[in-house]
Amino acid sequence: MLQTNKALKTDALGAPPAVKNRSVLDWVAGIAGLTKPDRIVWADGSKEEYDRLCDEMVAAGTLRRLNPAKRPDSYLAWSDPGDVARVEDRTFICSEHQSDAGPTNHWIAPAEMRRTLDGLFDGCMSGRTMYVIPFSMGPLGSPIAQIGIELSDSPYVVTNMRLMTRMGAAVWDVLGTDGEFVPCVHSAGMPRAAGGKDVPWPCNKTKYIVHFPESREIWSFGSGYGGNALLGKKCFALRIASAMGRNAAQDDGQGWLAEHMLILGVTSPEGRNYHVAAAFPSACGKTNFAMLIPPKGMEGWKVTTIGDDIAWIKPGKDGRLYAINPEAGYFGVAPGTNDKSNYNCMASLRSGVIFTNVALTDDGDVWWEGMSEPPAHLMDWQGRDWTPANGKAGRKAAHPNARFTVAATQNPVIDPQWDDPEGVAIDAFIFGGRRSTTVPLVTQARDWGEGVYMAATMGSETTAAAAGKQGVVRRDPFAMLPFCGYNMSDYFAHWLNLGARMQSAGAKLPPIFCVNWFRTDANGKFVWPGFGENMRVLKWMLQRVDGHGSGEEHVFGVSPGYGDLTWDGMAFTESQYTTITSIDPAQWREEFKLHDQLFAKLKAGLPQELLATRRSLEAKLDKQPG
Ligand code: SAT
Ligand code: MN
Repeated sequence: MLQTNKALKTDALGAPPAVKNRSVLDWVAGIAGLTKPDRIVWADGSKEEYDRLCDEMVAAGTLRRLNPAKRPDSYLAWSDPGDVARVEDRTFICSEHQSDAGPTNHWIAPAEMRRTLDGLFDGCMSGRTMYVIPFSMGPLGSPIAQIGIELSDSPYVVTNMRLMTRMGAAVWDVLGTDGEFVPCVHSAGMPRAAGGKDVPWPCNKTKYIVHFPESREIWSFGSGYGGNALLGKKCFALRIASAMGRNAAQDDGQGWLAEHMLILGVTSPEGRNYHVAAAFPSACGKTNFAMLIPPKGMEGWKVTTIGDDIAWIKPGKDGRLYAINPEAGYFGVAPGTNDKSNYNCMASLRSGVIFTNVALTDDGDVWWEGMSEPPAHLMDWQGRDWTPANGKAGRKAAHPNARFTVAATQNPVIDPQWDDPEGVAIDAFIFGGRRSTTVPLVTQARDWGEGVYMAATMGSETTAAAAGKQGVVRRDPFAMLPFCGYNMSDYFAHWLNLGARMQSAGAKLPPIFCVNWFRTDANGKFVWPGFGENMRVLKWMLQRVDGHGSGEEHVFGVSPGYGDLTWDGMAFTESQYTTITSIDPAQWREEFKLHDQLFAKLKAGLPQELLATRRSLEAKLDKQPG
């Protein structure tokens, strides 16, 4: 047993010879000294290692092997019922100055947080194995990629990280003797007494998800679930990376962007290839859009996936913006997914999947609400018997945030360039929220500044609104509210500065579009069918990219008239179209008041340019009748 409070001697770590980086060895020794694991295992990322860990977790009751005839090479995990989602209120950005975290983040002074973490992590891995998990966010060696190393006492994390990132021994070669990495420390926070019985899902009631943006460290305690534990995802690829991209601007005047965006490829019937990056808050169909199947009447168009959740975007030498998907897998919400809503997603899940908190069928397969007609009997996500009668009484078989983890390579419409170290050149940005009123189907901003304004003021209605009441609009700038690792006003300024700088160097920036698939009619029903039909809107945007799509200018930008969209294969009347595209000046006056509330909250450091855009849009509105 390793029993010392001091850093271990690095030659006692059992590091493979490929690990030649002194700071890695010193850091691993220091964390092992603090957390006192029984043993250290250096993950190599091989399939043998993955299979062995899965076998161990099956034996421990953490995983259940699914019926290989139905769902080959797949497993089901049921978490502790108290550990089922990201914990935003336990997520902290610990910059030296509170103003650098800004009013939208929880902040605790770094010194104070370090004292808390020292106490929590002292001995927290005793009785367990500490895994050293090297990973690359982005293709190994890509100029846009970054390396992280996660130390975790959870084998579930090791196996999920293998599906979600480029994880394993090859990272040591890229890191070399003095490469930089983001250190990520994770513990479920449940030391195991010697010889004592373990629980299937270790976790702790006390949870901390902590980021130090200045020293680029991540510390996570108490949860084994999703973004709390797979630290490459929201913690690194968004919170730490957004701060890295902004800080890089201090060095090169420009910096880069880490965004909560899917990236898709579109090929036209003529064979022209486009790339689009799109940001939506949760519950707006992001995965569906990333795997869209063009509808009847638009045969010949093809959509391919580069990423479903996160984009890292850097200006290239040619004045274009290049994007990579830093991830290598999908950690998606299962409920609601079916062959009709997302055929390609279902096809991605046929084998090689780790499911978490879905239901188990009697023949050893998985089920969730919205997949199909419910079977006559299931085990629900808490391991209890479940029948459709329980469902009718409101008890869900799968947890609403139940997930699948699967390698991106399983996606039948993966883009051939998804792994290209250079990334893909972005032709357009899309921002969308869920709004039953006010915001039209699609609008193109007249310029970068107006686009940034649209994205900054983006909002989404909460879906759990009380019956009969319209959802409350939560502002979610750039869909980054829980993911921006620094002050949101500084983030807006970074977007504006990056655009201005590229433009003054002669670049033509991608146009910015704002979409809303969710307008409702007088009876509260969605008017736009969404899903594959969104291809019609996408086609119009790409025509605009090429400079030949016609549209109508209005107060907020340019939108297609009814005749500007392709309606082949779809029955949609002009009056239906008007329902989802009309602009009601009275509603917009109310909307501006909500923008003002956001700006008041973000007052410190808010770019004046946004306020000027706000005034100019309102002046245009005032000239409108009504
Ligand atoms: O749990 S994650 O943060 O990985 C996913 C999500 O909340 O969108
Ligand atoms: Mn997301």
